[in-house]
Amino acid sequence: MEVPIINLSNPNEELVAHAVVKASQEWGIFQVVNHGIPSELIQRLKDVGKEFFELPETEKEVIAKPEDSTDVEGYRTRFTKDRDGRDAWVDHLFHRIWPPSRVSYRFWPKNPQEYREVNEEYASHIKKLSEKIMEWLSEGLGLRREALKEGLGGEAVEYLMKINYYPPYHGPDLVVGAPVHTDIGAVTFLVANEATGLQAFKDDHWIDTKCTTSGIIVIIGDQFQRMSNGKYKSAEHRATMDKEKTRMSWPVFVESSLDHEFGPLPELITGDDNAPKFKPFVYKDFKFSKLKKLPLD
Ligand SMILES: O=C(O)CCC(=O)C(=O)O
Repeated sequence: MEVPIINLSNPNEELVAHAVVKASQEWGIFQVVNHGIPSELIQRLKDVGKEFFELPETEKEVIAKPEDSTDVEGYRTRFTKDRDGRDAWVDHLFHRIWPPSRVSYRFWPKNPQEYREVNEEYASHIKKLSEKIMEWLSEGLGLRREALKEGLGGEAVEYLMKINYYPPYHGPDLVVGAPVHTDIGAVTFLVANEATGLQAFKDDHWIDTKCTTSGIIVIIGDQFQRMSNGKYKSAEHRATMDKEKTRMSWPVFVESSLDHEFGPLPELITGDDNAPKFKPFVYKDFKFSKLKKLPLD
């Protein structure tokens, strides 16, 4: 069993759209290749992120998440325990990359200097790719191609960059740096360095995701599962730590703004067979309930 790989350069768009819809229904996670984002740009994104994480701690702390902040933006170094109580050490940085009105450059590294230019270029490419995928997913629900983007908030939809940095773990067993979870937002686009570690849970098995150097992993999140009334599946996944190599990953979370209300799209709730399977939520309340593990429906 392998996480599906979809070649977006196939000239038969109908086939590509069908593959994206099928993978989102059956897996909730897939890899796209030949997606139009230059591999050279993806490499530069990885290089500038790695350069930042290799700076001395004091330089990284300049953009630390403020102690009193209720938002996620900023650099954090975090010691955690996995589900079985084993140690895991994960450093990360969060900053929004879109829309411009929600970007706080104070949380973007100033060193290396090209960090900003590379991330801005990547943001415009990821937005384009994300909107294309949303169109196919909308049509896969039998709706207008704008339906999911509009239901998520239209031009106010936010793109949140995260960089994960998992140092090598030399212990005897598998250690989980990112414990099993589903993403809270709508959809995530992830690239990673050469160390493997991302695993998806399918049919009672953990499946390794082999992220190629220029491939992008697409992960359906809770918002799209709920907006599609369960037709698309938010994928359970986790990330393990490598024994020898430092692992890094760059997920971009696509989500609505905090005050936006979302739920099963009204166009899908027609007739007795299509009762809503999920409650509508204001996104900030949904995030809060999910993070606090409160009952949702
Ligand atoms: O590092 C990875 O591949 C997965 C990261 C992840 O799931 C997360 O940061 O939410």
